[in-house]
Amino acid sequence: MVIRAATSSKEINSGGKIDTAEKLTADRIENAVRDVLTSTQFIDIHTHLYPPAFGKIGLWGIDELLTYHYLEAEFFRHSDVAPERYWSLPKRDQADAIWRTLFVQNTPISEASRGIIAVLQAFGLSTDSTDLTEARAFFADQSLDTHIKKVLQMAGLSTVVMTNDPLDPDEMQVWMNGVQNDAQFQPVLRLDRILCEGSDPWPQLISQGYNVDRRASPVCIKEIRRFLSDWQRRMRPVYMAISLPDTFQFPEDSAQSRLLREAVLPSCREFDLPLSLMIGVRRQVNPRIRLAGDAVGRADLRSLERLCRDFPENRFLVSVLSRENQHELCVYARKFSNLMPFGCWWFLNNPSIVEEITRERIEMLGTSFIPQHSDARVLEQVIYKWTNTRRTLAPILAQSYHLACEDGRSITRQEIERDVQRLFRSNFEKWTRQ
Ligand code: RAT
Ligand code: ZN
Repeated sequence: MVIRAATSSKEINSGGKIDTAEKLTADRIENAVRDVLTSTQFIDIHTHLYPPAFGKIGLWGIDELLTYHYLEAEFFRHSDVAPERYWSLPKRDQADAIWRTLFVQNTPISEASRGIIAVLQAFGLSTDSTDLTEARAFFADQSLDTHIKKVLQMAGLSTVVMTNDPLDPDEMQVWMNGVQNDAQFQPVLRLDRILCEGSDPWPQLISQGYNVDRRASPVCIKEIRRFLSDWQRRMRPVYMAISLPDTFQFPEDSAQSRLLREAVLPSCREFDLPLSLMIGVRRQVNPRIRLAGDAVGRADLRSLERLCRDFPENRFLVSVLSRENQHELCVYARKFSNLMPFGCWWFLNNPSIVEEITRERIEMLGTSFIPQHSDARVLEQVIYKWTNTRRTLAPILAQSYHLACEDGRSITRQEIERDVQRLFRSNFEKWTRQ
């Protein structure tokens, strides 16, 4: 559970209210930052979470938490069980194997394994049990609607942004059946299947009634725009999104590149939506371990430079996976005001790396970026991921204010509140025109 930092009694005026306009002395800055971070409701701008109406697509509970692909990768390092054998087991047995290996036979000190401990602790469950009986009984007892509300409240989130794939047969059905809008979950139109080389979206598109072909002919481009328009109307997404490999080049002589330039970018302009690019994943470096088998590569960000420069009417939300690309991303954000860096995802979401990237971003961009998203795939992960973000960010933000103070500019709680609002809410709201 998010722990509220105690507000210093000095900040409380005679009327019992916090004096937010008072200049803070150096010794009170860090407490004030912690307090503001804790009491501000964040928007989680990229997750793989869904409301109950999406059925089995939305993952939650202890077995899903333990079979998160970040933990599966660690399991295969510590266990002799061959991947093929592991995949043949029912989910419950997989979760048992991971619990035994990573939590009983080993000490959970990696970021992902500490996350499980933090979730168990947040629900008052035992963190050193030899089996999962108690945890399973607890989750089996929850009713999903109430549980979701409670989890988001524990994570200090007002809203989470989903990842919605219109070409996923199960998810498509949910939308076609006219799913009710849930204010806590904002949709995103994810386009990987259309824009990633090697994927074969064509039969799916044809079955949905679009006259497309593999060459991205002029007719096909028109049809993809019609597809995007139909799905924009159906989903009302807050942005469109693609994850891209480290080898991503733009422009390029390929059907995907033409579709990006002639269909996706114009549709984003037409609907006034940003395009999110998550760049740098090397898919299936080790296919034996499935989702855990993706890796990272340094990307050529000149392609991003061309996109930002040649399409000034488009807004780009960008996250890069390679640590080596982070500084360049900040430099490009200083050149192009249609570029909004966001998040420290996947292999970057470790305190040491988040700290380094966030310092760099504050030093180069002030508050004009979005520090983090959770990328949660299983509901309860938002509890530990956002606790960790607040914990890592508090000293970094406080240090920035200390430096400003040393340079001669005092700071008030009001200003800290304004900055935290920008970083974790309004930069995103502004970018998505909310
Ligand atoms: O962080 C992850 O879980 C990755 O597998 C991906 O989901 C990545 O975040 C993506 O959205 O492609
Ligand atoms: Zn993701």
